[in-house]
Amino acid sequence: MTLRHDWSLDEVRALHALPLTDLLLRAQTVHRANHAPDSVQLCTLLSVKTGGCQEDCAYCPQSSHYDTSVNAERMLSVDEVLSKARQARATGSTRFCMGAAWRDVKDGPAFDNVLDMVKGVRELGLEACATLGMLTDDQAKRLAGAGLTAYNHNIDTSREHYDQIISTRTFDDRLQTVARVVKAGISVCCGGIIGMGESVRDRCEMLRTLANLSPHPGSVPINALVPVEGTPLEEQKRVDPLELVRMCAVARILMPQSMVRLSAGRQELSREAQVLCFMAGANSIFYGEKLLTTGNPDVLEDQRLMTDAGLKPMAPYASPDPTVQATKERGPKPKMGAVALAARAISSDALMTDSPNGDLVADSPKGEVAIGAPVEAMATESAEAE
Ligand code: SAM
Ligand code: DTB
Ligand code: SF4
Repeated sequence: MTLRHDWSLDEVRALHALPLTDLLLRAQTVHRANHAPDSVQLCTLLSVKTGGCQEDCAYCPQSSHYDTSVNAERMLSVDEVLSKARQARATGSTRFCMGAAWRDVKDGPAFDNVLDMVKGVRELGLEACATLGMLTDDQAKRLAGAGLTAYNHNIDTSREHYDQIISTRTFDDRLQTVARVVKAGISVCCGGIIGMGESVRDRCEMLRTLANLSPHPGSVPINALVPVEGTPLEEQKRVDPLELVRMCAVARILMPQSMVRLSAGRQELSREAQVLCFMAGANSIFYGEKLLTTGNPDVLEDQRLMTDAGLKPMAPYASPDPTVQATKERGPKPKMGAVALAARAISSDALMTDSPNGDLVADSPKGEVAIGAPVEAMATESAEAE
């Protein structure tokens, strides 16, 4: 299949305007030609440096420009982060994404710590992702050297709507960091948010910008605004779930091989709406009770959804993005035992059943441990020289 990077706005708008059933059929057809239709990548987020950010992104509870319940906190230690990464792996997550509320990265001890976090996450056999704000070429190179799989840097909305949402940086600043990430050989994770007062034209224009990047971003997060008290967007109405379904479908058609990530806003979505998003081509979610500062469905709820919908957690490095594949080959190798632990945690033919104490347990023909196994059961880490 040829990947296109020359979509016009009219073409994107025409797709977006299709009757939903037609749009879903087209998106499913593209999805099945490029991905295992029953696999979903599970990614866990952790805010390693929360709050106090200099930027004024109107949606963000971590901006120091707004009075929200999120306060500036100290940076987490490498050990604290790796302990969370181990827990994420034990519940079946295969990508661990570390976020910092920074405008841009400053060289020094905090960045050095992030590099150690990235190395440690890779040594656990997980894909490592970071989102730290704007980067220089040298910082992107150092992150690649530490083994970073992907870097998240969203364009958030259309170029035209951008200055209504953020005044402290430009749309082109954002694209420049994305280009630096590509140059460093790190997979790009780039998407946006709907529900910020933008028009359908803005949404289509945002998707057009993403689809005309070359290469396409390896992953495309589609967020629904979580309106947070104290931010300028606190009064925004929640988006209609079907609008999210449309966004996932159009993203899937425009960027056939990218992972489309159903991101913020999932807590407000019914199971049925989420399944429609998966039918539309979304094949990745954030997994774990918290996004960065706001809530996300709890793990048991997500495990039930996956089981009831017959969906399987995806193995690490299963994405068709060649850059993701390449990062498997470079950077720190998983410590002994780490890959086996990750593989056991995502054992795909394991069935989840309710145990008498309410925990989900594995009932697997191969006797493997499945997602949802208690952390303790997974923690046979003696093989790992950690
Ligand atoms: N400071 C870095 C940056 O801006 O790239 C990293 C963290 S930032 C919180 C990552 C992304 O989270 C933003 O680009 C935005 O798309 C998303 N986000 C933040 N607050 C959100 C909210 N209230 N609702 C939905 N998405 C949000
Ligand atoms: C993305 O596009 N969404 C995630 C991740 N990339 C970093 C973040 C969502 C944050 C939602 C608001 C919060 O929890 O603070
Ligand atoms: Fe800062 Fe990122 Fe939040 Fe913007 S989205 S205020 S850059 S943490």
